[in-house]
Amino acid sequence: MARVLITSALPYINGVKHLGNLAGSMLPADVYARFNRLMGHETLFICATDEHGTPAELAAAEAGQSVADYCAEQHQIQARIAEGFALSFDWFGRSSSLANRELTQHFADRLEDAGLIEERTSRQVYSIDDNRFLPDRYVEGTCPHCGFEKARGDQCDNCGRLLDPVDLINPYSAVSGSRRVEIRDTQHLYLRQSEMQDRIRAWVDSRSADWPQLTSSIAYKWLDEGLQDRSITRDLSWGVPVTRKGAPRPGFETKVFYVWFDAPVEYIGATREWSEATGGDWRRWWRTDGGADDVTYVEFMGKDNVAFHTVSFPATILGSGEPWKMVDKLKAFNWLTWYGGKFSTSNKRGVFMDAALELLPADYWRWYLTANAPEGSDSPFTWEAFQASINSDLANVLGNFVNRITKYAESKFAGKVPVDGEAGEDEAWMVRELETRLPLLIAHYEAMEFRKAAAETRAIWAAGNEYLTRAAPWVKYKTSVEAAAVGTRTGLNLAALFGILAQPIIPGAARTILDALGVPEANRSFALMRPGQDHAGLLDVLPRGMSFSPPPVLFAKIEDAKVAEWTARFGGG
Ligand code: B3M
Ligand code: ZN
Repeated sequence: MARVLITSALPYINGVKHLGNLAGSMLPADVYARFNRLMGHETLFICATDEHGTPAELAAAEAGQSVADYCAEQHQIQARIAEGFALSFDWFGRSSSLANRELTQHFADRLEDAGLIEERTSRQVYSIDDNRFLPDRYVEGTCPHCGFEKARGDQCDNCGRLLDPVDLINPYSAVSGSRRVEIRDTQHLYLRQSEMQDRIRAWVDSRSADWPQLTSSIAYKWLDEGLQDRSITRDLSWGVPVTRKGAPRPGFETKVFYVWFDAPVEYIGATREWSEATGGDWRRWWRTDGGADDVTYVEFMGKDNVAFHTVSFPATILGSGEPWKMVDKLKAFNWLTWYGGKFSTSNKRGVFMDAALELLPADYWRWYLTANAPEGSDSPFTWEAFQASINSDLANVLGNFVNRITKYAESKFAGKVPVDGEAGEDEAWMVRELETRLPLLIAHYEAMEFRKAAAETRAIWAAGNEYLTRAAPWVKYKTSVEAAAVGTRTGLNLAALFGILAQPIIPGAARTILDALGVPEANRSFALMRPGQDHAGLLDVLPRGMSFSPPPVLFAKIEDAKVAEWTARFGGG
């Protein structure tokens, strides 16, 4: 039995996330976690809200709340929505936790002991009217690269470049709008990444063979450009206080660690929160001197987060000189777009996670976003493609199959798994289909190729439909009840198998099918799908003669009128 640690990029706290955030980290991480559990691997799936930094403070100010209250409330909201989407986190933590504070301060101490942190004087934008420094998003102005007039201090939303706030042209305060700003000197801690260049490159070289192209190309781009030392503190009050060996650090009383310094540490922090709450042992997952040697650690994230996970966080870990578990596989995603453009709250473009659940149950979204995962390139969400995929894949190919065969068995075989007759030609054809397709499906999941995994799942459902067309129990019934019994029994077993295979992507419908067919929990694993297993046995798993009741209709078709209504409400077209 393997041990797999899975983390999803931590959703930022400043409001409900849109479908793109779901599709590019939390959902595929969940599908992969569910798959690993079904394979019988010991799996720990960790996520948390990322709660520090200027966007949290700005959002709290806009909501008229203290940052602490705002974060506590938004964490609850995101946790509830995550549950609604059936995201099976073993722990959904908070980067503002005590565990993360202690770990972050610990890493900073270790890095400083190793000579990798240095106090430097830096130039910062200071607002005279606000009476404070303006880090990152607290200052806006014109992008020096593309001329966009509302560039944020840390990044330009128009050209995507990372910025230093002091480089903005015509800067103004995002707090008050005041243009009375000036550049002043202040002290900050710098992590000497330039010193660590060779160690990080050596580590990337040792891992990148296991990374998809998107991941390694980003890592090498940063390494090839040469790593810059980066400031890891900010002039803010909400965040991890800057300490030195447990005591406040002189001159840093009004500063905290930069959000990107503490956020990845929260993967470990959240695991510690999990151990404290459940009695688990976080060291078994994170310390190679504590049993984590045999753990495979897999990270999921959008492409904009890759540099932080292939360079910055590894710099923190490697620089500590301690035996921490480091990432083995890193699955990165392109963007899910809204009709080729950006999701935008202010322009009412795109669906956010809370609204999505009001329209339809989680499975509909989970299916579409997995089958159309932005893996190889950006991929658009459109209502038309969503409707087509749901109506065909879920309502027709899966839903109708299950509905038709269970209803037929109910009416012709008294709601029992037929007992008589033995497998023949048609069943042998179906077994051959499974023999080719099941190993492919497993391989796609293992390779974290989620589009292919969904496509193969669908192909197996489609083969089941083809089988029923060949076996045609409703035709055979007129001449041989026994022949019809074989087709019906096989069809019911296929429905159960389809339910098992559907579990990683559409866990809700999968459960409905498996419960209706009385498949015990113990028989729902992927153990039988492994290469070399007896695939013929899969078609005769349900106890013959067992009574069952057909499940309710699994998926409703999406009507054109709905598409028109949703397009008007959320944009599109
Ligand atoms: N919170 C993602 C974002 O908001 C960021 C991920 C942190 S992962 C440690 O873009
Ligand atoms: Zn720009």
